[in-house]
Amino acid sequence: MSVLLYGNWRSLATYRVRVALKLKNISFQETMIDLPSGEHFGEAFNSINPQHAVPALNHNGALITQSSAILEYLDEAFTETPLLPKDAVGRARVRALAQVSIADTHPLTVLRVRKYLATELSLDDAAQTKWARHWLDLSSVALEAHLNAKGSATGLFAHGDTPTLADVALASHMIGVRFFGANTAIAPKLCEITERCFALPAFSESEPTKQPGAPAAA
Ligand SMILES: N[C@@H](CCC(=O)N[C@@H](CS)C(=O)NCC(=O)O)C(=O)O
Repeated sequence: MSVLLYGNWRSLATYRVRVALKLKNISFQETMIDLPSGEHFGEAFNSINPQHAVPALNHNGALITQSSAILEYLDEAFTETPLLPKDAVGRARVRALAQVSIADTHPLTVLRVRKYLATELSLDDAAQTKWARHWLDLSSVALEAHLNAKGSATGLFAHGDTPTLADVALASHMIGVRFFGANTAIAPKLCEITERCFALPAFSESEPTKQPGAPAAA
């Protein structure tokens, strides 16, 4: 059995997949794709993901892209340590929480969007940061409301007392929040739950700054 992950140290989408692989105890090898130099637009990576984005997963020759699809695939193909609840309503809630970050927020802050803001719309670093913070804050507020909703299934983690795909996504959201210096004070429950995540080896070992290629800490 071989599981190959194509990722990048800084990529939040790759982070999500790395965490799920570790939570599920799946051994894997990661190849780092150098995004700043544009390696993802090269011929070799084009045959892996013609969308020119990481992550991509190769499981025994099957290529899967998009972190959401990869996470769902891993949960189906490797049934130990399920990351989705047993009940349909619970699964819908976990997926909905995850999509706030994966579908609605993270895409607004990826490299190609920031490049477009800089080159086509002439937004400087400060304006780009303002952009990222705005969207991150909006999602933090929404997530906080979901997590605190009366009668919700929020427990020690986003859904119940063990990590699910929602926590994987929330942790990646929080790393983005910290990276761009967005507001953490508006989401105390989100902070509490993600701190609990970061205390687990699967989440902490996967952190961008701990990956090969990351700049050494000052
Ligand atoms: N929705 C995709 C996002 C993939 C994505 O945009 N990945 C970023 C890194 S987090 C990337 O490869 N960026 C390269 C670029 O924007 O040029 C997913 O969740 O997998």
